[in-house]
Amino acid sequence: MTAQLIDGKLIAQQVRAGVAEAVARRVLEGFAKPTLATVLVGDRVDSATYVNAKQKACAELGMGSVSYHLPAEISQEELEKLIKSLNRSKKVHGILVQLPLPSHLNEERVLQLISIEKDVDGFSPINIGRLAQKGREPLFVPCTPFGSIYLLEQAGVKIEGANAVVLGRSNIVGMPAALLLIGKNATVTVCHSRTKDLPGVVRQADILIAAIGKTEMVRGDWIKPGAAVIDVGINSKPDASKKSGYRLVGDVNFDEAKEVAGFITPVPGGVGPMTIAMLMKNTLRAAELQQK
Ligand code: NAP
Ligand code: L37
Repeated sequence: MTAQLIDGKLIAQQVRAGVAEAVARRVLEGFAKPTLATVLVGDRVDSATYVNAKQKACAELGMGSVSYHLPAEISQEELEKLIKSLNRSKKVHGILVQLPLPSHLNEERVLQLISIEKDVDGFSPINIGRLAQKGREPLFVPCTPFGSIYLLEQAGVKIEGANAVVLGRSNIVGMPAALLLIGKNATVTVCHSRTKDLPGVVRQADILIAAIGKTEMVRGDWIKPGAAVIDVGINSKPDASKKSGYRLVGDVNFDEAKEVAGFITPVPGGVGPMTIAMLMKNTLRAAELQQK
């Protein structure tokens, strides 16, 4: 292995410790616990796992949480009613609607409804608009891209002037990651399912952020020697040696890429824990903003 491993679990733990300390200070000062409301619709096992992890993190950091688990068949109107009541609630500082929603629901209308001061996922159109504009700051940076950039910075990777390639253009990861990198003065190429010669484009990358959801698609010989590789993908791969019958792998073939890259994040233990840590940071920020 030549690459330096970026330990997302450890860095997430450090971020969480900082948040826990700030939360304890606030509580001593007499403020209410920063409180996150999570909204989960339907029975996707992965979504339920992530929402549970987010709830657990709140408890561990001394923050409050309230959880809403709604049936998959819920109507748009009912869901909107819940969001509106959470917007009004003085006890809730952050609102997180776990995506994807069942297909009969209008995701855009739901996200647009979340009060901007409580939008800890940073997915509201106003927030993304600010992220995209020069000289403006979003209220909240979307958690997964925020965590990805934080890992690069902690590892000491220079973003300014770097050629960055982002694989994927989703609202949750690829697009906001690209906007953040542009804001930090990288030269950014965004790839998607219609990109021609993906390996050739990736070979130009000093920084690679992979978020396509394709098991180990990025091969070692696509990586520029010394590049920093942030693997956002979470895919399950059959593995007979595991009790569950599978294991989690990223969008990058780790064993190959680690021999070429300068820095690399593992899956699990890379970006995943950072997503949760940054959500905790955003929830604390929401409570601070609402106090003013
Ligand atoms: P998504 O909404 O499915 O978007 C996938 C993106 O990848 C799309 O832009 C798609 O292109 C592009 N793509 C798909 N196949 C491709 C191919 N063969 N070549 C080039 N581009 C391709 O996914 P997402 O929500 O962004 O998530 C991506 C991955 O990150 C998933 O594995 C997900 O589980 C993981 N994830 C991890 C975290 C974390 O905290 N670690 C958080 C969120 C997501 P088109 O736009 O052309 O369709
Ligand atoms: N903020 N995040 C936000 N909003 C959403 O709507 N879908 C979604 C979202 N995605 C999300 O929460 N993803 C996510 C993915 C992985 C982890 C956490 C969140 C995570 O903790 N991954 C661990 C492994 C977990 C496991 O073993 O299942 C990891 O180490 O990667």
